[in-house]
Amino acid sequence: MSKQKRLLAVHDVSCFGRCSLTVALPIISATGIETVVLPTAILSTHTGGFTGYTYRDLTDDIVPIIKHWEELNIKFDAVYSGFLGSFEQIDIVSQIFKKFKAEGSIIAVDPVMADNGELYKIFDENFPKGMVSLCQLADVIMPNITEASLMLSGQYKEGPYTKEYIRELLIKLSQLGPKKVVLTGVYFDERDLGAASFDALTQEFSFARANRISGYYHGTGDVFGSALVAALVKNKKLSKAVEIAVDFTVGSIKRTYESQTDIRFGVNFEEGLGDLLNACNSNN
Ligand code: PXL
Repeated sequence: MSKQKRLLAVHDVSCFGRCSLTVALPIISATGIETVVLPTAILSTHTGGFTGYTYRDLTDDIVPIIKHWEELNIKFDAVYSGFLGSFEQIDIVSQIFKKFKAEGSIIAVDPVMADNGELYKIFDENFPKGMVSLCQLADVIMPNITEASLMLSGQYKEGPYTKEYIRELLIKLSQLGPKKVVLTGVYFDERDLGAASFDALTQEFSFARANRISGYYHGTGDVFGSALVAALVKNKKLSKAVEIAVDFTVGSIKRTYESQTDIRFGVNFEEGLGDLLNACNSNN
C-alpha cells in the first residue's frame, strides 16, 4: 500500500451553492487523498446570480493558521488554490507555496477571477497582475479563456476558437512559468465544450471535449479543477487527468440538467464520485 497523499485546498467557503471548498473537499477526499482546508472567506452563497450574500474575509486568520501548521511541521504533497478573498491574500498564498513546496509536490493554481469576458465585480483591475505572480510559482494552472486573456493582457475573444488560437494561449501561459497548463471553456464549434492542455516538458497538447449542454452551471470550474488536481496527485499524466476531469464534470452537468435544478445551486457531482474514484484508480 503506497503512502496516502496529503493536499491543502485554499478556497472560500460558499455555504450554499456547491463551489470552491464545498466541492474541492468532498471530491478530492473521495479519491483517497487526505484533504486539508484553508478557507479564504465565508459567504452565505457564491456571488454568481445571487444577491444579498454575506461576505467575511478571513485574511486575518490565515497567517496564524499557517504559523501553527509550521510549528506542527505539517507537509503537503500538493497545494491547490482557487478563489481568494482579497488582493492581500495573493501574497500570503505565495508565501504558503514557498513554505510548503517540497520535492515532488504539486502546486496547482486556478486563477479564479473572471468569466464570460468579465472580471468578477468584487475584484479590481490589478487583480489579474496579482494572479500572474501566483501562477508563476505554480506547476499547473487551469484558467478559463477570460482569465487567460486577462493574465496575458490580451483582448477576450468569443468562441468558437481555432486550434491554433488555443495552442498559442497555452504556450504563452506556460511561458509565465507553469509546466502544465489547462484551459477550460474551450470549444471549436457551438455543439461542443471542453478543455485543452499543454505539457511543456513533453510538448504534448491535448483536447478533451463533450457535447455541450445548454445553460451556465455554477461551480463547474471548481468541480473540474478538483477532479483534475486529484487525478494529477494520483499520478495520472496531464492529458488523462484532463479527460477524467471533463468526464466527471460533464456527468455532473447532465444529472443536474435532467433534474432541472436551479443552475445557481451548483451541479450534482456527488452521484459521480464512485466513477471518479474508479477512473483515478484504473491503470489506463
Ligand atoms: O466557482 C468560482 C467561485 C468561487 N467562489 C465564489 C464565487 C465564485 C464564482 O462566482 O463567487 C465566492
